[in-house]
Amino acid sequence: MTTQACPAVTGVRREKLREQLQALGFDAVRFATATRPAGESLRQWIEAGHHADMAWIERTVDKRQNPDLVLPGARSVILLGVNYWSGPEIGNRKSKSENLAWARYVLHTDYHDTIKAGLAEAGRLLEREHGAAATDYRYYVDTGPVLERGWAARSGLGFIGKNAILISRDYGNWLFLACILTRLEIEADEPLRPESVRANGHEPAGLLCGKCTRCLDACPTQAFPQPGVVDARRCISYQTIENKGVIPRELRQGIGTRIYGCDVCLEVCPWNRFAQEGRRVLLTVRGEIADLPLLEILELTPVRFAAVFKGTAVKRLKLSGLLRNACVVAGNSGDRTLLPVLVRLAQHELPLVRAHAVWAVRQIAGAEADTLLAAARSAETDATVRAEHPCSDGL
Ligand code: B12
Ligand code: SF4
Ligand code: SF4
Repeated sequence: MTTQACPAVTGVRREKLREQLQALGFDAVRFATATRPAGESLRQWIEAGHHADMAWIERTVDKRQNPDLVLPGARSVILLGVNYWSGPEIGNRKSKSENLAWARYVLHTDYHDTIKAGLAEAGRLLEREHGAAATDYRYYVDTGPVLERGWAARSGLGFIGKNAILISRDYGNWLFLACILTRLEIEADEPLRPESVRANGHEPAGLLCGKCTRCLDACPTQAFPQPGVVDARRCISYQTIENKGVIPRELRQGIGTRIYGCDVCLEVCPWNRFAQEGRRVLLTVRGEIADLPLLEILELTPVRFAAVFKGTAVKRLKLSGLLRNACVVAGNSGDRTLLPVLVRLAQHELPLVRAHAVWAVRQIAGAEADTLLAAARSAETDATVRAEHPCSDGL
């Protein structure tokens, strides 16, 4: 560990580091001391079952609560925010044939890849100019065992809203978060309300929300058991991205037009009046995805899926997951012109797709669905799909 000999990064040196990181494309740069925070909120969240099937969070609780288990000897956390606001039209714009909503964040080349390139550059900077050895830091964006929002709040990068999002006073709700754990000692920035941290161990969610409850009221599937806490089992983002199986029937109507992720609790937030168009140094916008008509998505072949979503996070969902989501959106659209393709998908090779296609046909066609689905039903052997059919035992 070469850092033993390194002086603490303070004063002018710290501000130079901040500027250098900003120049690499990170819009917000803050520093925190890597002491294990008080509180067991993550464990309580898991005990309540709010993590749904995300067993990978459960397996890494200890690490997530203690940076020293991730990087032994870690002294500081560098918090980095990347502004992904691209103006009101992206992600909100109507696709060519009907209304489809994509979470804004996914309308980019996969941010994990592009931000990681910036993090690698930041690491080289720490080595070249601040005396860190290659083993003195570890960086993550999203997928590491680090509570990124909590650390960002601790560093004063923003506050955690009642919508559980880290909200910035400069960029609103539209920041990707990344972090670097390091053995370098860097003078910490203050949280927004240091006295509140001292009193509670960490800042309570909704610190700068006042009486506002817009996000809690707007959630289409009532996914907030309390302010600042998301029950992933009810969250559209979880159901359309992380869940690899059947979407619970009682949530499907609430999904509405949202084909991938959900921005409702972010979009309604008044703090977005401070949102500003991103610099896009570490991001590449792929807004054309939002132009794909629903019919075209329902007709995607594996080859076309791979070509259209190359380099984006949608690829991880796989064609089967996207077809599942598209069937739910189609069912909610009431659009009868989609019936022929949905009836075809009711005989798709994968039960996951068949189940949601059957649901969609029933949503749109009502009593007529019985006739439209007769062939699919008589050929059906999968119990889950059978339960979706009219007159089945599962109804
Ligand atoms: C699992 C996960 C999800 C799950 C669960 C969401 C949730 N609210 O926990 C699902 C799939 C539902 C999801 C959805 C979304 N996600 Co998500 N998700 C994550 C992930 C991987 C882990 C979050 C986690 O640990 N949750 C468990 C809860 C209990 O922890 P928490 O939310 O951080 O809150 C606790 C701590 O912060 C702690 N705490 C408070 N103060 C302090 C202080 C300190 C020092 C510490 C250590 C802790 C601490 O108390 C809080 C309450 O218990 C993070 C990336 C990461 N590694 O952190 C991205 C992340 C939170 N997601 C992100 C995004 C963008 C989204 C979506 C907007 C995507 C979309 N458009 O569909 C939605 C928003 C849903 C919402 N309102 O939260 C961004 C959020 C950016 C931001 N500005 O806040 C992150 C940070 C990814 C990233 N790198 O940018 N997500
Ligand atoms: S992302 Fe959507 S479903 Fe999830 S908590 Fe926010 S508004 Fe509710
Ligand atoms: S919508 Fe209102 S309550 Fe929700 S996070 Fe924003 S300010 Fe807070």
